[in-house]
Amino acid sequence: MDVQKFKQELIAYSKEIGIDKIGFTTADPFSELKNRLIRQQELGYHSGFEEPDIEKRVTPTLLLDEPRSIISIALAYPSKMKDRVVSKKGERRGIFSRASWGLDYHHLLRDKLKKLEEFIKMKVPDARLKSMVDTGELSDRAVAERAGIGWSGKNCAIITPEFGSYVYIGEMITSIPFEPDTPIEDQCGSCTKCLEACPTGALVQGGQINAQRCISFLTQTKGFIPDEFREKIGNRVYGCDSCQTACPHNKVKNFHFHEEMEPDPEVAKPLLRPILQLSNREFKNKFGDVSGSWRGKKPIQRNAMIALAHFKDESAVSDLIEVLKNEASPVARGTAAWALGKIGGETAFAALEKAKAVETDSAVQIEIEKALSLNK
Ligand code: B12
Ligand code: SF4
Ligand code: SF4
Repeated sequence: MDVQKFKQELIAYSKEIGIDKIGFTTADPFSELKNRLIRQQELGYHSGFEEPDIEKRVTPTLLLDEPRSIISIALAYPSKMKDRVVSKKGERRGIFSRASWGLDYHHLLRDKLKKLEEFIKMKVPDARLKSMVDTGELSDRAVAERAGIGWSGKNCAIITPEFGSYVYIGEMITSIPFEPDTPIEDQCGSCTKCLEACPTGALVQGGQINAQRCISFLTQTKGFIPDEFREKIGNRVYGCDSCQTACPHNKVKNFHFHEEMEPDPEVAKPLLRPILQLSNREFKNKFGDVSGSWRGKKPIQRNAMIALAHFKDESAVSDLIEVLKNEASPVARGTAAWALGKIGGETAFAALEKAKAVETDSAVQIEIEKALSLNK
């Protein structure tokens, strides 16, 4: 088989099926990444969402028999909504980050990779292939960087010259010895805009994140949000885009290539108060198709309460009192207490006093005390 010719056919096919960028690299181990991953763990800077087995993450031979190459794909997503929300005065909204707009990207990329696999199998029936997106063992960014998709920015993102960093990435390990592409040169230069824009100092230095401080991570956790971050979260109910919106390489980048990625503004920028009252079924119906719902309803409800506190939305006091009185989850009750303290007012503090008398969970009691101490 003429592998070079086949590579060109595959590239042409990838364009036909709506893959915006494709690159090829070897299946060599990711040795530099290995040291980096070990260091991140030693420092406690990892998120815990990554594949825990570092050897698997950096050794393609542990994932496929005799791998010879890795194909990296990228799909560009929109940075601006086509449709705007029709807001009434006083109705406060939260925001899902762009990577959670439209249909969950895992489905879209897996579908493209499946089509690529079928195309390869048609020409090379005995090819061995393994595809992954986000939840797989490999570092999608390290593969994309080595395959020439984009450079690794100081904000940690893979930045493509064509689409900026607003791209989802995935990859396929193959048994076919495709010619590798050349990595793209770093174009960050002396810029440090993303480091300055990060609200929590999570970017400890260019290209290094402390995930435990990253708002994107915090919005995806299930416990209490540590105090120091609550006000910095603002109205983000899922994810954070600040280090990408600050990037000059994203300035005029806004691509609408994929119909499925178009956000429903009522989902991507949802009204906050109704989120507190959603049943599991209602949550699934409204948010179930977006990637930001992967941790379920509770983190989104907790973040919505933090956002209501951020806006000091007095109209939310009755909803928050409901949560404080009736929610089974201590995280929900405690966050509601904190939000009531932040918003303040007679009704809020009276409800907090009442809750103080009956609350039995020690973590919630602490939150109630904290909230009451704001009554000055
Ligand atoms: C865990 C995880 C997170 C964690 C940790 C993020 C992080 N930066 O590590 C949290 C929850 C915080 C997170 C947040 C986000 N994530 Co995330 N996340 C992942 C996941 C599952 C693993 C990432 C990982 O292993 N990190 C560990 C670090 C150490 O390695 P790495 O970033 O993968 O690889 C780079 C570094 O190792 C670096 N490096 C290696 N050696 C050295 C040495 C030096 C000196 C330096 C400077 C750098 C360096 O180069 C590699 C290539 O860039 C990947 C999917 C996957 N399977 O890879 C998605 C992924 C990285 N996330 C993605 C996205 C979109 C996001 C968010 C933008 C979502 C949002 N809007 O809220 C934010 C961005 C935050 C940020 N600034 O990074 C995309 C990135 C797409 C892109 N264009 O880069 C991915 C690839 C998912 C996907 N398939 O599309 N994420
Ligand atoms: S996603 Fe937000 S919190 Fe995380 S590193 Fe970027 S700007 Fe900082
Ligand atoms: S903001 Fe500047 S330093 Fe940060 S990723 Fe973009 S170009 Fe690089």
